[in-house]
Amino acid sequence: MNQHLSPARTASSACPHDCPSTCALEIEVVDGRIGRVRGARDNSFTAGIICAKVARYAERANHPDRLTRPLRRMGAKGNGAYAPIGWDEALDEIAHQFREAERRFGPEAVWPYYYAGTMGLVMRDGINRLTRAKGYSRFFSSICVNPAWSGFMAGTGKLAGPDPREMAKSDFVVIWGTNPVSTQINVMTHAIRARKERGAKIAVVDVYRSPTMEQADISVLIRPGTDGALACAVMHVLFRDGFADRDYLAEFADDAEGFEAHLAERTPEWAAAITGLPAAEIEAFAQFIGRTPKTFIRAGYGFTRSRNGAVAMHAVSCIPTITGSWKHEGGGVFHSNSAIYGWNKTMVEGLDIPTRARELDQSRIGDILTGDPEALLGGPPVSAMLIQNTNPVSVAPDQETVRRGFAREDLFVAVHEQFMTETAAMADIVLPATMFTEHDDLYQGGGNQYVILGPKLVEPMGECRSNHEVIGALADRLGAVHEGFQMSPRDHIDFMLRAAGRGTVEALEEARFLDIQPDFATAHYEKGFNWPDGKFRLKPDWARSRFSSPAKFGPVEDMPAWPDHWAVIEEATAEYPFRLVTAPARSFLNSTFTETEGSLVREKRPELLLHPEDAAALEIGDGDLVVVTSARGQVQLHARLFDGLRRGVVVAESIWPNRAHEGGRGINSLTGADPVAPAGGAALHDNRVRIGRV
Ligand SMILES: Nc1nc2c(c(=O)[nH]1)N[C@H]1C(S)=C(S)[C@@H](COP(=O)(O)OP(=O)(O)OC[C@H]3O[C@@H](n4cnc5c(=O)[nH]c(N)nc54)[C@H](O)[C@@H]3O)O[C@H]1N2
Ligand SMILES: Nc1nc2c(c(=O)[nH]1)N[C@H]1C(S)=C(S)[C@@H](COP(=O)(O)OP(=O)(O)OC[C@H]3O[C@@H](n4cnc5c(=O)[nH]c(N)nc54)[C@H](O)[C@@H]3O)O[C@H]1N2
Ligand code: SF4
Ligand SMILES: [Mo]
Repeated sequence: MNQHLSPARTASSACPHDCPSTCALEIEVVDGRIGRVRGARDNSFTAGIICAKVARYAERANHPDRLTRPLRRMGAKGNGAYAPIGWDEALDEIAHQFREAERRFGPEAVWPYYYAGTMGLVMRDGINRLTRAKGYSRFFSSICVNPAWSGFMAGTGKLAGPDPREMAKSDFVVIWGTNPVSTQINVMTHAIRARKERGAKIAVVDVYRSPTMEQADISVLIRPGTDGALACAVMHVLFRDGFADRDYLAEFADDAEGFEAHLAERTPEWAAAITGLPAAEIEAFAQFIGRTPKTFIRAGYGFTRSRNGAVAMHAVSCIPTITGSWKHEGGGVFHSNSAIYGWNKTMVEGLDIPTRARELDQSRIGDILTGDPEALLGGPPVSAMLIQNTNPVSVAPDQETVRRGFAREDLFVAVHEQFMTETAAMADIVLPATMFTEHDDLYQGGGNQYVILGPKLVEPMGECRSNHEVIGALADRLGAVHEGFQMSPRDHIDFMLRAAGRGTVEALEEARFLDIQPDFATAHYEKGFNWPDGKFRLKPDWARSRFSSPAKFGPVEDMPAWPDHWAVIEEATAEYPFRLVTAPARSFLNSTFTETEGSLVREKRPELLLHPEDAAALEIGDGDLVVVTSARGQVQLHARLFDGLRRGVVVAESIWPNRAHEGGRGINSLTGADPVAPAGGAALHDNRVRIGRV
C-alpha cells in the first residue's frame, strides 16, 4: 500500500464528450489524479451505466503522451519537430500572427475553429466571444447535426420530443439509424427495460448488423441512404390498412389527404427495390408499428449523414403523426432535446457584440484553406487559425484537400489540444489543454433532459490551461473587450443558470444535476406542434428551414415536396460499384481514444466489412489488404468478411488517424464536403467507391 496516498474520494461530474448520452459520472479522486469512473446510479437516465471507454478514463487523463507544455514548430510543417516554449512566448506569438493576418487582409483572415471535443458550454463556446469581439470570420458549425436537426424541425418545428426515459414504457422500440451499443449506451438501458418489464420488442433499422442490431428482435437491414423510402412505404401501409388516426391527423397535420395520395405509389414493393429489404419485411415492420400505439422511435444521426439525410429524418418523424402515437406515453419520435434548455449565451459567446463577419463552413475547411473563392464567400484568404476541441486533419471530409490546406506555408495555425493529434502535428504553435476534471463547466444532455455540473476536481497536468484561460489571455493581448472575458468559468455557469431560472452554481453543486424534463403535454405536442397553426408539417417548407443559418446549402430547390426517396445520394456506378458507410467505432469517439491502448487493442486495425459474396467476386480473402477508391481519394484497409450487409454495401468503422492506415491516408480521404440540403453538413456515410486488391 502506498503510504503517501491520500484517501480516495468520490466526486460528481459529467461526461464532456460529444455523445448524446451526456452521462452523469462518479469519479474516484486519489492523490490528485482521477481513478475509476462510474455512472451515477441516482441519475435516472445514466442509471449507473457508462460506456467502457469512459469507465477507463484514467488511462486517457493520466496518459504519458498528454501535452503538458506549449510547443513551437522547429522544422518543416508536419515533420513533427517541436521545442517547448513558455506560455507568454506562445501567446505573444499567436497574438502577433493574428495582428499580422489582420493587417494584411483584414480581420476575416483569422478563423477561430472549434468543435465539440468538450461539450462544456463555457469551454466549447467561449471561442466565439473572441471571434465576435475581433470581427474574425465566424464559424458555421455543420459537420454533425445539421441534416438531422433541420430534418426533424421541418415537421415538428422544434427540436424536442417525448421524455427519452419513456422508451422504457413503450411496447415497440424502434432504434432508427443509430448504433447506441457503441455510440450512446444508455439508450439500450431504457430499451431493454421495456423489453424486460413489458415484453416490448426492439427493432433496429441500420445498414449493417451493428452491435445494436445484434440485440434486436427485428432487424431492418437496408441500403444506405434509403430510409426515406422505407418510411414512406411504412406510412403507405399505415394508411392502406386503416392504422392512420384520422382524428389526430385532422387536428394536428397540415395536409393528410394530400400526403395519402402522394403515398399511394410508395408501396412496399417500390421501397423494396430501393432499400434492398424484402417487401414482406417492410409489411411486417409497418404492421407492427400500426398495431402498437406505444411505438417509440429513437432516431439517431447515422442515417442522416447522406445527401438526402434531412429528407429521411423528416420522413421518419412523420410516422407517429400518421398513427397518432405522439399522444401516448411511450409513443412518438425522439431525436434530441436541444430545444428545451434555452440558455442565455450572451456572456459566453459575446452575442451582444455586433458582427457582420462572414460565416465559414466547418465542413468545407479543405476548400476554405485551399482558397476556393466560393467557400471563402468571396472574402480574403484564411491566413491564421486557433483550433480548439477538434481534429480536422482526421475527421473532416475531403481529407486530401484538408491536408493540402494545412500544409500551406503562409498559413499560421495554433492548436490547443490534450494530445499531439494529426491537426496539432500541423500547427506552428501547440498549446496544452486541461481535461474536464481539471476545469469547471456546465453540460446539457442532447439525448436526455439533464443539466449537469462538471466541477474542477484535480489540478491541471503540467502546464495545461483551459480553453477559457487561453481565450482570455489572447483577448488581453489583442485588445478584445467584453464583460465575459472578466468572468471566471463559475461566473459564467452561474450567469447561465440564473438567466434560465435554474438557481445558482452553488445550488447545482449541491444537487449535482437538474432534471428539466418539460411536462407531458408539452413534450408530446398535445397543444400542437411548434407552428402558428399548431400543425405538424407533412409537407415541409424546405426553403424556409427553421434551422440556425439563413444561408442555403445544397440543392434546396430540388428537395421533394413530400417525404420521399430523394435520389441525390451517390448511387453506385460501374466505375464505383460499392456504397461505403464510415460508421463510428465502439472504442473510439470520433478521433478521441485513438491514443489509448485500451481502445486500440479492441479496435485492432482499420478494417473494411465486406460481404463474403462480394469478396469472392473480387477474389479478396479475409484479412487481405484492400484499396478503396472514391472520386476524392484512396485508402487502404484490411478486409473483414462479414455477412451482415446487403451486397454492394461496405462499412469501415471509424475514425482511425490517417497514419494508422497503410499508405498514411485515412477514411475521410474518401468522403465529400459538398453540403447537404437544406442546412449544410457532410454526407459522411454516402460514398460510392471501388474496391481492389493492393
Ligand atoms: N463509440 C463511439 N461513440 C460515439 C461516437 C463515436 O465516434 N464512437 N461519436 C459521437 C458523435 S459525435 C455522435 S454525433 C453520435 C452519433 O451517434 P448515432 O446517432 O448513433 O449516429 P452514428 O453513430 O453516426 O451512426 C450510427 C449508425 O447509423 C448507421 N447508418 C449509416 N448510414 C445509414 C443509413 O443510411 N440508414 C440507416 N438506417 N442507418 C445508417 C451506421 O451503420 C451506424 O450503425 O455518437 C457519439 N458517440
Ligand atoms: N468518416 C467520418 N468522419 C466523421 C464522422 C463519421 O461518422 N465518419 N463523424 C463526424 C462527427 S458526427 C463529428 S461530431 C466530428 C467530430 O470530430 P472532432 O470534433 O474532431 O472530435 P474528436 O475527434 O473527438 O476531437 C475532439 C478533440 O478535442 C480535444 N479536446 C477535448 N476536450 C478539450 C478541451 O477541453 N480543450 C481543448 N483545447 N481540446 C479538447 C480532444 O483531445 C480531441 O482531440 O467528426 C466527424 N467526422
Ligand atoms: S456513453 Fe457517451 S456520455 Fe456516457 S460515458 Fe460514454 S461517451 Fe460519455
Ligand atoms: Mo457528432
